[in-house]
Amino acid sequence: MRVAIVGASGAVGQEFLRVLDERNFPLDELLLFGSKRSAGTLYTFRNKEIIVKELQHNDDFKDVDIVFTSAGAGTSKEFAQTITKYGAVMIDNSSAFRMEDDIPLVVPEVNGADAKMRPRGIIANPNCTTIQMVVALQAIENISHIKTVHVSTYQAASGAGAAAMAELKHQYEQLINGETPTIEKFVYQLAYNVIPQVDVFTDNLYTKEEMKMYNETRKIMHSDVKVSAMCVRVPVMRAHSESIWIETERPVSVQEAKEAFAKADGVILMDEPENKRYPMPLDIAGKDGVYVGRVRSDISNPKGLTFWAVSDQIKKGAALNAVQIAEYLIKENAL
Ligand code: 11C
Repeated sequence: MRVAIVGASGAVGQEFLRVLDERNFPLDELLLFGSKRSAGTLYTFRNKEIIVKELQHNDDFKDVDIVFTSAGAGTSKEFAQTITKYGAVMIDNSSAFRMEDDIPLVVPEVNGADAKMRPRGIIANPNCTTIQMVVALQAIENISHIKTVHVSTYQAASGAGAAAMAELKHQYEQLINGETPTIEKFVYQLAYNVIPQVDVFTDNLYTKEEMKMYNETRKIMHSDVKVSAMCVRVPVMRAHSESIWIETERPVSVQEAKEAFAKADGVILMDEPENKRYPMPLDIAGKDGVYVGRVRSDISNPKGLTFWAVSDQIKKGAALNAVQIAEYLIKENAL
């Protein structure tokens, strides 16, 4: 098995190296690709040094089986043909192809089988905020159809990349030193602040990030669910949190919901209000699962439930989900 990572130097690219190793992913050779700028960088994987090659339009992907791409939508669009033309499966972390009809959009806990039908050899990895939400929603969908979702997100700096994480840290240092904070990766100063804008605005006054949560959720869950999202950037380093309110077809009790979460694939129930136990991004960073807590009946809606979900944005929200798609294909003999 030959595996490649495109965008190896980015926050998600680096996480791919860790996740592939941590999960003992069955590969014989790992190839790393990046921009002209990162070409030549050396990374160690399983005690072996691998040099990053510049991504180019050539035959570098000829004998490669799986290519994880995380170098932005523009690069994915430009290089999709080069990557897939000899049969490699491209698992793409960008937003480039997610809503195209002939490209499956996959979260293995929800719709793994969709990954088998990929006429263009491309499988899209959803947006991180959507991934963690659908893993939790599927637990409830299994017992009663979800009609509407209202969600407010608390998104970490990591969603904007490694440079954004460095910028947040630097802003705090600058402020402590009485300096004016540098603002390049965020719309405003994020340190000591929250910003109710992730990605750009669309015509209906929702942001693109918020519309991804509407459209991607429906595609992944094969559902007519309506999702109204408010996406907010918070000064947290690397795990996204979400407050979620759902309305189900029939009322679902707290007990039933907790049982459903406890046994759902990919969900870890952490809900002990009596012990002040619930998931928080500081504790969940670096972990694999989607952690759910604060489960309760919605006092404003007899068919409503509300809960809190936290997951590591770089892991389950990006690299881990993509690796799990590859693992699913290997298990199903469907590469
Ligand atoms: C963020 N969710 O937190 C975004 C990052 O469509 O893959 C991922 C954007 C995407 O900023």
